[in-house]
Amino acid sequence: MRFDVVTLFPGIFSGYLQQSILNKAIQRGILSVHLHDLRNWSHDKHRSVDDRPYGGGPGMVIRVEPVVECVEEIQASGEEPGRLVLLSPQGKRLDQSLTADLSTASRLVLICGRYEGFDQRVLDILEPEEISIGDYVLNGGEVAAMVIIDSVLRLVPGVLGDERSSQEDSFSQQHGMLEFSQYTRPRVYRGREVPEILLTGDHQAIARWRQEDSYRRTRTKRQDLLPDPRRRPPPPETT
Ligand code: 6GU
Repeated sequence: MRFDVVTLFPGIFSGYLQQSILNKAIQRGILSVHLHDLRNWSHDKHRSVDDRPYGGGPGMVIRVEPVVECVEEIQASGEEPGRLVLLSPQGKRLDQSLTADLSTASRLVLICGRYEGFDQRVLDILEPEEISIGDYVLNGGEVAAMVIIDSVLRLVPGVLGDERSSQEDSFSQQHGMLEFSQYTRPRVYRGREVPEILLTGDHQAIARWRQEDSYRRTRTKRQDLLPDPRRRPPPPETT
C-alpha cells in the first residue's frame, strides 16, 4: 500500500515511520510513504503557501494554487491516482469501518491542513473525501494522517505478524465490542490470580469466556457500542 502525504511539516512523520511495525512493513515492501513538502509548490521565492483571508479575520489561509498543483502532480505520478483524503475537523468521523474501507485502497493521498484552513476552491476543484479523527480541534492534520496510516495499516495483510490480532481488536469483532481481558505470567501477582479457565487448555470454554468478558467490558465501559439501543444484552454466542 502506498501513502502520499502532503504537508508543511514532513519532519513530524520521521520518528513515527521508524517505529518497528511500520519500519518492517516498509522493509518488506508492503508499505511505502512518500512525503511531499507543500512549500515545494509555492509560487514565490519565500516559499510561502498561505495568505490573509479575503473579508478579514484572524489567521492565514492556505492558498489554492500550491495545493491543487501539488496534488495533481502526485496523482499523475505512479500507477493510479489513488483515493484522495483531506484531513479536516469538518470531515466524516473516522471509525473502524471507515478504516477498513480505506484499507482496501492500494494508494491513499492524504492532505494535511494547518492554520485556519484551505481556500474553499481546494475542496471545489479536488473534491477530496474529508475525514476527521474526532470532535476536537488539532493544530494540523499531521497527527490525524498518522492515525489514519496507523489504523489502516493494521488491516493490510502481512503487516502484523499474526492476522488474527487485528480481527480480535476492539470494534473489529462481529458485534463491534471491546476486546476481552488478556493475561500473561505471573499466574498470581499481589494476590490477583489469572482466571482459572485460561489455564485449562479447553479452547471452547476459553472462547466462550472471552466472548462473555468482551460483552461485560463493553457494557461497563462503552454501553453505546452495544447493538441493542435499549441496552438489553444479546445472549452471548458460542462458536
Ligand atoms: Cl483531521 N484536523 C484538524 N486540524 N483537527 C482535527 C482533525 C483533523 N480531526 C479532528 N480534529
